[in-house]
Amino acid sequence: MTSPRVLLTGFEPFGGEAINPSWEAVRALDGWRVGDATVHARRIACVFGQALRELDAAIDELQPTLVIAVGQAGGRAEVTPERVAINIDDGRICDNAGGQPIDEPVVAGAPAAYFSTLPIKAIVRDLRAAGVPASVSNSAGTFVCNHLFFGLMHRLAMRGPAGVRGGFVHIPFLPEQAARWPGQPSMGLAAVVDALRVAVGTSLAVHQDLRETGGALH
Ligand code: PCA
Repeated sequence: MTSPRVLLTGFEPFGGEAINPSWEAVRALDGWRVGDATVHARRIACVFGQALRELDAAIDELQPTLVIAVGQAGGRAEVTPERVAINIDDGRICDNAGGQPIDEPVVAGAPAAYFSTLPIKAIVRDLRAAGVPASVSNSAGTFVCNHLFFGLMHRLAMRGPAGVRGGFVHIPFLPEQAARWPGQPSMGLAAVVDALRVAVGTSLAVHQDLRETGGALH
């Protein structure tokens, strides 16, 4: 039997940035063995539509048992597992191909939303215990990250295989990015890579999430 595969995706740079911390972090984990599983990293275009085709191809190729998509959330100070993907594309900026859909469904006729099937509360608990600032996020936005997250969850719900879990984690700017945006928070690459190790390990180990608040008042 071949060892189970974990797919980690990161994005190419967008919005005028020279790097995307999500790709820098996931590529550092390509080939990492955790228990009997092996991590495979793939870079995804920051382009509506194309991102989903690339994700589909990676899932077809690797047949992973766990998929964690990662993206940059400039301005956030913490590692934030996302709770919910919504079926809407609403680009505040253009994607890397100049596309800017406004109020279009990610997948026409699909449900309004999907919840992450990662143990997001347990991931936040384990990240905090490891010394990494983390919180549940209740919105992945309406740009390409939410688009990819929704497409991932729709595909897993529709085509399985049953038992494959997936979700999305947003991460802050790297310090070298934040240095161009005075006042913006950041997190060093080593901490982000450690955080993704925790996210993968906890996702593989925990199948029933904690009942612990990760809510927000607004
Ligand atoms: N962050 C963007 C898209 C790609 C990325 O890394 C987002 O949050 O939608």
